[in-house]
Amino acid sequence: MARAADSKRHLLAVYTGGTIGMLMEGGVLVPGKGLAAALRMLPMFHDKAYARDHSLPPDTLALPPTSSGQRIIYTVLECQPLFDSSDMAIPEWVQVAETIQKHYEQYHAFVVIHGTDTMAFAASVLSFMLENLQKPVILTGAQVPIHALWNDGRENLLGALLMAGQYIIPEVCLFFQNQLFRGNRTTKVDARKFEAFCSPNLPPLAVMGADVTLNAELVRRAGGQGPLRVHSCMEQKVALLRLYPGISASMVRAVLQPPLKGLVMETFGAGNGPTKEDLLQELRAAGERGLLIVNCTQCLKGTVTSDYASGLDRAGAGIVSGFDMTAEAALAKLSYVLGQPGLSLEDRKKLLAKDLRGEMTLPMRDECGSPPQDRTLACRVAWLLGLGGGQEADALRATLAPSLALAAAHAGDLKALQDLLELDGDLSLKDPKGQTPLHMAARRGHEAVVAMLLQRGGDVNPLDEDGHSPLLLAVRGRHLRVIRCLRAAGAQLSSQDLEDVGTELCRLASKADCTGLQAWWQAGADLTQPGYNGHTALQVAETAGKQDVVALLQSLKDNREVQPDV
Ligand code: ASN
Repeated sequence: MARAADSKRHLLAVYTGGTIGMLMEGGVLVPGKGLAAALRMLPMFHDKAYARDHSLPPDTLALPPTSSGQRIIYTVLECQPLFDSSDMAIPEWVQVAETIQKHYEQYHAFVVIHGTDTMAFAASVLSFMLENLQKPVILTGAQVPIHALWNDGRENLLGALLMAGQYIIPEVCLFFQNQLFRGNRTTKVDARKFEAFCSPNLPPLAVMGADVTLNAELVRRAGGQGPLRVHSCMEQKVALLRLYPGISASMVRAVLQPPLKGLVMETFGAGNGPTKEDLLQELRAAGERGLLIVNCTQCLKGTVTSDYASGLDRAGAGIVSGFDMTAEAALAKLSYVLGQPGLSLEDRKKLLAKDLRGEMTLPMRDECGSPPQDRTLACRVAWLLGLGGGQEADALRATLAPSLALAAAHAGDLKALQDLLELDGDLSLKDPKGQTPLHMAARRGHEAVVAMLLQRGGDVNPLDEDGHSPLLLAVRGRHLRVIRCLRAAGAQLSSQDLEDVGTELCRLASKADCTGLQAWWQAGADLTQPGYNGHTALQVAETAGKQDVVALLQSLKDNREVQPDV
């Protein structure tokens, strides 16, 4: 994120309505005209002498000079009609986007003054509509009208104007209570407090206090080189469905009916839902009809994973994971993807699965398959880091070597890791979650890397921030050979690792997961530990008639190792 160098910055403030300019009529708040006239009376929003000396037109205001002497001049464009944002939807946001496009060359940046109720939806939709955005577009509003003695509107609007005026942030953002968020990461979380918005899965791009703290590394770089493109063909036949315990198949069927084209399902926890066959059948039928379904979690924070059997991505209905997207962003993305002409269903799913506007955090790359050139790249970087001398080269090496070594361990790139460890032989290096190269390699089942790391010495049982050891990660990944290596080097499961092992063993037995059971056994777990209801894995397997599991458990009980087949 760069600071704008120009001494004068021209902004367009598109006033769409919202509480910020509302007036009391008959005891209720209604959208109010004449926001520019009200701002003109407030010295913090308008430098009358400057406007007079420079003959600014009546709809154009000038902020007093900023601390760096910059002058922010802004024109207020009042929409007709003005809206309570509860009445706004895609057609109104298309108009906002087209207004920005119409005036794009004339202004350095844009502020959209909007009601708060649907502001997170608006910011999400605008982020997808505006492609190749090179200039800031910042939405703001208020919980209390600017006309009230005690209000948040003045601070919010001034902050938005200052951020849009002083910085080059080529994104659709939302500014509220001193925080600048990526718009499509926000959600409204409070109906009354001034801190009405949060960005649960992405820190703010900037925070305004006595100084402005920028998270510059989070700001997206300006989109493609082409001119601004407005995607006004947004599909409106999309819906949101929040699952709740006991939701019936008929209820789901009612929602999935044509003409619906896309659905955001707000699921439980990490993307889970009921596994009732009749309900899943409805989802599958809708998927076969070509309905696009995105899976988002109801939880404010965190992401959809494929950890659970109840994960809806496993329903066989072609449901696409929304990872950590807000429901607002997912709905907007669906509208955008469905609005693109000439794409097949598969193309649309691929587009949905991509991070298009910084709206979601994709899982680490290796889970989607490592690109083959990775190996040479890591080796080359290791070689480059080894070149040259001097303080700068040392500093660069110290900064980059640990992260690259962790990445190489994760990717199973033995050669690159060896080269990197030559440069910086520190085996205790950790990532922000406390994971060492041994964790990385054990989790991914890279036996050769694990063996090399163990040979070099160092802690065989390091714990990451969640208290997980490499051995536990290898067990979870069912990497039998890695487990054997770690055990031979003295690694042990901790009492915390073994806390619920009985229940986990029963679960594996019920699923006939022989490798999983063997992994625990090889790691030293007692396979006779009962689960939460007092049953052992053997009893579970016998009751379920899983003969192969019974045979395995009996042979392991007799301490006969079964040769790993992985
Ligand atoms: N109902 C208002 C709106 O969204 C709420 C607000 O702006 N605080 O327009």
